Amino acid sequence: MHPLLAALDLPDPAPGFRCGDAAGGGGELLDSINPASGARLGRVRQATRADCETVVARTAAAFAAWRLVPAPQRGEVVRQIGLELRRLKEPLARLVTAECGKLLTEGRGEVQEMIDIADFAVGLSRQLHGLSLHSERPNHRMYEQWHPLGTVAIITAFNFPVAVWAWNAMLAAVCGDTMVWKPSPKTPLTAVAVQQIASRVLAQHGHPDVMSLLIGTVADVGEPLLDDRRIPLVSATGSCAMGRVVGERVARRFGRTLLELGGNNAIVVLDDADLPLALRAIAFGAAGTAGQRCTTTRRVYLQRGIAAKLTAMLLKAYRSLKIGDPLAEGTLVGPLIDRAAVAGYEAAIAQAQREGAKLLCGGKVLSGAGFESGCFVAPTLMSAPATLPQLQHEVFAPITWLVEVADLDEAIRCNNDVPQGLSSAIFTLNLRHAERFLSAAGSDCGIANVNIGTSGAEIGGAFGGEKETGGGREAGSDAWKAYMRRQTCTINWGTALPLAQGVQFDVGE
Ligand code: UN1
Repeated sequence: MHPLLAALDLPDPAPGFRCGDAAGGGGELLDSINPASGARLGRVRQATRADCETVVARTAAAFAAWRLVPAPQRGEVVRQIGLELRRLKEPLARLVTAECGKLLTEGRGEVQEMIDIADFAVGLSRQLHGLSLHSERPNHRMYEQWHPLGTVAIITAFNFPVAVWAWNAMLAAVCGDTMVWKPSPKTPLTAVAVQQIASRVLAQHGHPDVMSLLIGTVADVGEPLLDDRRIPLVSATGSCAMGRVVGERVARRFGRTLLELGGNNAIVVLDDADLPLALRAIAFGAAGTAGQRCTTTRRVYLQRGIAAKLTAMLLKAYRSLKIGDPLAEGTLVGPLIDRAAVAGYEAAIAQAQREGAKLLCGGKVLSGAGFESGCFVAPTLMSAPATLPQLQHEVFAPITWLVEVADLDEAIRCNNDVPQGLSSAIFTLNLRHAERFLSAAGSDCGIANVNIGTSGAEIGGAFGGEKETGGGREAGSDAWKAYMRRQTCTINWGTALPLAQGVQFDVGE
């Protein structure tokens, strides 16, 4: 066992943890590669199509009992999972960092995000409330209640290999659903570790099959999950292209989807902004996590009066960004996930230059000592006209377009002029400007911030975006409703049977 997994001190396999994971799949071996070093961290045995069927059947069967466990008791199981995550936070954070390349502070943040959503779900387990409504008919009562939905498929991406699973899993669990998780094939060990932690707790409480893991290919695991009528909800995080396939395919069988897809997020900086604040937000939003968040700042709209000054400040800050080992103290930019991502970075810069963008800094793949994996790139700033076609695309790399605009109206138009609609932010000290950005005629995104950047949202708010971002909402607020089915109930406690809308239908007795 790899020392990073050994540090978690998990039984191998944990009780209740079977099949489709490192311990028992019948498919091909999958390597887990550390993007910072290029070294193999470990291998997992993937699930076959037959494994997928076994796991889905078992997870779907577990729903029959789990849906009847009182929600606060389900919350207690989630609370115990949260306690285990607290206990194992540090080794888990190190594994996250080793496998997906984010900084250790962000690896810790990722585990913290799981703990936070577990806490949130525990509270929610006593609040899955419906509405009481007034009936138009005498002696009638109407109300809405929320029931567990069934088995949920959770498809996650490499960049938040466990937090996004937790957003879904902790809510789905208190809502009374069972779930099958298909993680990114780029981060299988983290998924195995987290599944083992959850499985152990679930087994101790007599519900081992509430959460299952399936690591496997699109053909053996992904597509069967999309087509499976035992799965009423598919929650998927990833690219817009992936989400389009998921959305269309699940809709064909009238299944529901919860989509959290690409972002192409902008920060607007007006002439009246606090520039040092804006600088820090742009640097973290654009270069942080090596540009691999769905909330990464990709476009910056600078009002003319401050454009030259803020550009100079950004260039200076970018020179001081330490790129390197994400485990090392002081590093601010780690590697991209793999060489394919590096090729995407190079292609996007070349294409933008052909279209008329100007390289201001970065634009290089790093080589030499410490960069042998070939996955390190320099965070890049490019100046571009608002009409540059490349601005329409999300490239999962630290490339940021700086665009000059005349005023707030133009900035809002530009902010909204992309297919995606996840996150957005404005830097201004003018209340009127801020409120216009947040108004119905302002930003069209699911997230709109003032004087903070586009990334790093808290779990308490609903998270997601509009347009090609997919429209789904996860995590806080009332996102839990996606994991339940609504039932409208009307109760007649009188002796007559009045019909709604005054309709008469009298039959002889
Ligand atoms: C993602 O990149 O898929 O707001 C999620 C943020 C994080 C979540 C990002 N809390 O940046």
